[in-house]
Amino acid sequence: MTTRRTLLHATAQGLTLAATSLLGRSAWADLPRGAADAAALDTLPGKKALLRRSFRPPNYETPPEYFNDVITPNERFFVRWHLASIPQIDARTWRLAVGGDAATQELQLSLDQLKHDFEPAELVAVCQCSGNRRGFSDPHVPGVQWGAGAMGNARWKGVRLKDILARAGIRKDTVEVAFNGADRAPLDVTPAFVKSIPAWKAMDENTLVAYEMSGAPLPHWNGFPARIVVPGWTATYWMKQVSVIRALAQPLTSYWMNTAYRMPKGKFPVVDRFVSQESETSTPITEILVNSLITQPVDGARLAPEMPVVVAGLAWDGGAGVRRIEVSTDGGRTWNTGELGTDLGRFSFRPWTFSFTPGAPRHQLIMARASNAQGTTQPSELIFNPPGYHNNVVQKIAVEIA
Ligand SMILES: Nc1nc2c(c(=O)[nH]1)N[C@H]1C(S)=C(S)[C@@H](COP(=O)(O)O)O[C@H]1N2
Ligand SMILES: [Mo]
Repeated sequence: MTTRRTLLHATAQGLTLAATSLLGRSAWADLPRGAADAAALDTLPGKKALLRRSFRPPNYETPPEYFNDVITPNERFFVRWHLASIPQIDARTWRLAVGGDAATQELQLSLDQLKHDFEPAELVAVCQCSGNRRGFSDPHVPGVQWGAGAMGNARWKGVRLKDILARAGIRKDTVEVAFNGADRAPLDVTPAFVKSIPAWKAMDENTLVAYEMSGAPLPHWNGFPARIVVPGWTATYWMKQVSVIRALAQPLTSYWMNTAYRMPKGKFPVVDRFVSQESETSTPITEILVNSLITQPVDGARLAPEMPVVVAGLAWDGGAGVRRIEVSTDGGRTWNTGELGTDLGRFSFRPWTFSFTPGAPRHQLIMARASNAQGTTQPSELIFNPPGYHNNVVQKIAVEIA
């Protein structure tokens, strides 16, 4: 005999199966996507609505429609903090302390000095959380269940970190440059968020202390009055509300370097190395992997048969430069080269388009894959790792031709 309970169960399963086959089976329509999709729109003071992943500390992601712009609007730029005590900074009294055991001078810089005593520098760069798309990981992994919006692209203006370090008399034996911000853990159980980068990356002319974001002061939640910008590298190094910069003759010891934000060596096709923090088996995360996002059409869209469609999206990488975008409209059997749009610099999102005309009514999968100047291409299978970093697996958009 069939009980009411098993009937309900069977019906629910039947519905799930029906819904799945209706849209075709997108890789992102699997169970873990439920976690990534379960977010409410919410507005932090001074921002417009974002997808809330957690409230304390604040972790909010950019809703997908804002990636139709190559520059992500400041008020929609994602927000990620590890610690829950985030002070309001008074720009008049804020000071940036620069020193360290590998510097010959101690500096206390005001915001005015940063703006007027140094040559300004400007560039467009993607700020992407190491855990962007973690919520799509299959199998599921713990951590903030980000969808595809823990990233943004902005025009950063500030001072080259190397110019500030030169004024502090940085010595040749500097191994790393470390940063601290003004945020604190409410209880002392969470280690202070302190990060470092190798001396060579700190001295790179593209690494900035930025006080402007796309023509405006940094929003409070994105690090007002100044943050570190490490173009090409994942955002964990982009210290917000930066208050201390130290040149170190020894590798930094910090939970956030020695334990978190690490991955097995050789697992990912990264080129940049962070030798002073490498162990025999693991390395800190470094540059962003080549990746792309389809912004048009959206998953589940209905397209008219025999009517031309423009597939559009973004591609980016760790600064080698995007060289190619390929699009498949048949679930990955055949690939065609799309067209790359405006180049705002090698650290920026690169827009792309691809035009095609759908045939007869059916369900169809649209996929995109980017390649960069190093010859690296997005993988067709997720490179699984327990912290859920570097998710750049080829995305699948299910559309219905009807
Ligand atoms: N002071 C401070 N800076 C920080 C963090 C933080 O927790 N505290 N998180 C880092 C991480 S992991 C990310 S992904 C980016 C997020 O930058 P956003 O909030 O401007 O998007 O900030 C980085 N800088
Ligand atoms: Mo992050």
